[in-house]
This record gives sequence, structure tokens and C-alpha cells, in this order.
Amino acid sequence: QQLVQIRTLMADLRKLFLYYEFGIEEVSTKIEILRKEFEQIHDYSPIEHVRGRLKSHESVFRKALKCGCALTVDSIRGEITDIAGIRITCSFVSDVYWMAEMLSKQPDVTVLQTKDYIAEPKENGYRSLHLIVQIPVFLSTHTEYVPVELQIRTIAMDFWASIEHKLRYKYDSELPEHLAEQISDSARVAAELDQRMGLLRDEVRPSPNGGSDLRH
Ligand code: 0O2
Repeated sequence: QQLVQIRTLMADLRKLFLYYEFGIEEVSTKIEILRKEFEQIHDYSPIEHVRGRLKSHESVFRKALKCGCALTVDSIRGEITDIAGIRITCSFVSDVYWMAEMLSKQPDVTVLQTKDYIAEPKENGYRSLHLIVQIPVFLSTHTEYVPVELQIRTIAMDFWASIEHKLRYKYDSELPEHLAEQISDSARVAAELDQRMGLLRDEVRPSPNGGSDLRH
């Protein structure tokens, strides 16, 4: 009986994951269109790198257990909104907000949630702009509305997050105090670097959306 339940869950999850994969493709296409248009028209792109990923089945199960959500496809789909994720890396802080704005205002994009860890960094120093957006995926018989987590950040924020993630993994989430202090100090340095680069960019040319890196 349990084996049948597990088989059904896995089959349902495979189908769900396919929809999420389509969601990543849809949003990636939007980002790619913006990037190409910018390179053509402005001879400049706010986007440095883009990477999409589907959460592994294991991480989904781990998260479901952590948040006490039932191991059914309906509760997984209702509770876990970061199965499909896209990370956009920009050069400047103002570009991060600009990208978020350009994507959010597209008529088929619904913003479900915004977490601005740039305005309010996490305690360890983590900075990034997170949006959960929902987009329609048109299938042969119906339309699926798929949530996609966007993490938009600068190169400096991304560098910091990648090292911090590796350290946390190495120490199984419990960083020794001296390392935790250094990582949090490095976040401050990365934020300062972003601000200095923003000032340099303001010197060279005003940001295309009229924003300024001075404000962050
Ligand atoms: P992965 O493998 O990158 O997907 P939760 O998802 O339960 O942790 P919440 O509030 O739903 O918490 O999500 P939140 O805080 O918006 O952040 C989720 C994702 O942001 C994480 O996903 C990381 O990718 C990234 N993130 C958040 N905080 C940190 C941090 O302190 N350091 C680093 N390096 N990344 C962070 P996952 O699921 O943890 O991992």
C-alpha cells in the first residue's frame, strides 16, 4: 500500500517538476529577450549571468519535512514556492531593482511575494532581492500557473553568497564564531564595494532607469 502511495507521489512529482521546468524556460526567455534588446539598443546590458535550477527531489522532501507540510503533491505545490528558481546576477545595485521592475510589470507576470534582503540584509549579511513570480504555462489541455523564485543580486552579493554557502555546507550550518564574524564583515565589505562601483557608474553615465546607486 505504502509502495503504491510512494509510486503515485513520485509520478505526480515528475509531472509537477516538468511544469516547473517549463516555468523556468518561460522566465528565462523573458530575461534573454530583455538582455538581447538591451545589448542592441543601449549597447549595455544590466544582466551579467543567469542560471535556472530545479530543486532536487531530496531538497523538496527535506523542506516539506522542515515546514511540516504533508508529502502530497498538492501540499508540496501549495507550500513550496521555490522549486523553480532563477538567479540573475547584475553589475550594479540599481540594475537589480531595474530588472525586478521590468519583469514584474509584464502583463502575464504576477508577483506573489517580494523579500528585499538588500534593504534589510539577513543577520549573517546575506543580501539579494527575492521575488516569487507566477507565470502561466500553456499546455495542450490546460494552463498551469507556476511559481518561480527569482533571486536578483550583484556580482559582489553573488560572490559572497557562494562562499558563505560553501562554508555553511562544510560546517553543516553551524559556522564557528570567528568564521561567522569574518563572513559577516565580508558582507559589509561587499556592500561597500557595490556602493563604490555604483558611484563610479554614476560618474560615467546615469543609470538607464534614472535611478542612482547612491541611494543604496
Ligand atoms: P537553494 O539550494 O539555493 O535553493 P527557506 O527557503 O526555508 O530557507 P525562505 O524564507 O522561504 O526560507 O526563503 P528565503 O529566505 O527567501 O531564501 C531562500 C533561498 O535564498 C535559499 O534557498 C538560498 O538560495 C538563498 N539564501 C537565503 N539566505 C541565504 C544565506 O544566508 N546565504 C546564502 N548563501 N543563501 C541564502 P535554499 O532553499 O536554502 O537553497
